[in-house]
Amino acid sequence: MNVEKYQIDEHNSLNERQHKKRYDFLSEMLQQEGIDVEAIIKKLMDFQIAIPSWALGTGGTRFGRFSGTGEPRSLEEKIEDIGLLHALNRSSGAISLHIPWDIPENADAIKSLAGSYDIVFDAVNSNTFQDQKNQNYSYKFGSLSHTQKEVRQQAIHHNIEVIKYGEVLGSKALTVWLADGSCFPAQQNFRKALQRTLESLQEIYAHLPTDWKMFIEYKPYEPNFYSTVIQDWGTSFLLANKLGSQAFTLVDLGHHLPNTNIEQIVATLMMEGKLGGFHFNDSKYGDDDLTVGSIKPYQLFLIFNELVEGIEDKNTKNPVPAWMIDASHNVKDPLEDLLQSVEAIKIAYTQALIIHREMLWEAQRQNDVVKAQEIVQNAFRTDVRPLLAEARRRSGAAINPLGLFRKLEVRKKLVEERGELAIATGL
Ligand code: AFD
Ligand code: MN
Ligand code: MN
Repeated sequence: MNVEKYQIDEHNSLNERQHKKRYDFLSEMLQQEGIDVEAIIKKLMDFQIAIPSWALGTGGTRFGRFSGTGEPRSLEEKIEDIGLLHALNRSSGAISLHIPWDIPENADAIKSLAGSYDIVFDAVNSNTFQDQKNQNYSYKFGSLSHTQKEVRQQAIHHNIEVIKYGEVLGSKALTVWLADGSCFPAQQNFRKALQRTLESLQEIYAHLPTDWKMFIEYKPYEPNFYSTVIQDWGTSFLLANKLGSQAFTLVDLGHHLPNTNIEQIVATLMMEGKLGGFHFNDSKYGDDDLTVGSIKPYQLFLIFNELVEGIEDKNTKNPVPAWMIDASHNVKDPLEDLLQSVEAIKIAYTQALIIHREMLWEAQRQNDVVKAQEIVQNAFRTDVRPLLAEARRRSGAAINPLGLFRKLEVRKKLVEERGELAIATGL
């Protein structure tokens, strides 16, 4: 199904009056504080967050999967789902593919289908954390770090193949996340495993098209519980530095030990121009992959504070990072969940944009701790949602995407089309 323009127009005209009141109130207040509201609206209209192809079905615990209904059964239907999100919020104009879960059999057709929804292809993800049917060697004891050369070669070859799939679709980045590691002390020689990983990555890097980036994602534990070869940002950064200027670190919010200061990691990587991409999600304990902003919205905002600071500082050489969501779980409708995640990301971004930078720098220079905190928290406590709604209205999206999703009974229609038992490919 599609969300039609007339349905959005109808919804917007119903909500217009109330929206305008809220928007006028907020924009007047912000303008009085010297904030360029128009510039923020423009930034919001341009801001696009990639949706992972693996998040359109339910799933997310090791113990079981309670499938939703009317899930997309093919890559085509996944693109159709993202088309729905993008029509509703005009901020989800990209898809991040996981290979081999979502191999584009007919790349031209897939590309033009995505194009018809105004969707582009973001980073492609390789998968050497699971064995596939007809695979010669097992990844049970690792992939790019494996002790056996044949296994490493197979994993390297897979990554090169993923680049090829991405090239046809117009992707410009490869994300590598390795489950490689060990479950017991002495199982693995740390130094040698890291060395082998570097050498494998170098082979993949040699096949990277010149206008591509390689993102190296780190994670401290799970599925291995004693050690992970690329355990933290430092290891990822080390590898990215050794590989070269096209390699970057990817930060997944759930891939840190409890209480890690992620915003400081972001700042450090940006100082070095090595922050390549982001996987947004939220968590209470580990890699919980919950809806963005559902548990720690203040942390998300502080991260965006560093991101905006880094992007706006002309001395920082960091390219604008690739924004991607990496979340999925069992208890919500995946499309509603993604609408919530996109909204949370944009709220945090906007709150960071309304921070009075000059004033903050001045307070920091003066070591006025209280004032610095006031400035930042004042932004965090501002309800910026009318700015998001205005950006959506101007881009032809819905003032209230989730409200319209429910009113149009989108999931019910998808079930009618695809059936109750339609289950998405992926995890
Ligand atoms: C992992 C990583 C990662 C990977 C995904 C697969 O976060 O980005 O591609 O899960 O579902 O935990
Ligand atoms: Mn991730
Ligand atoms: Mn993860």
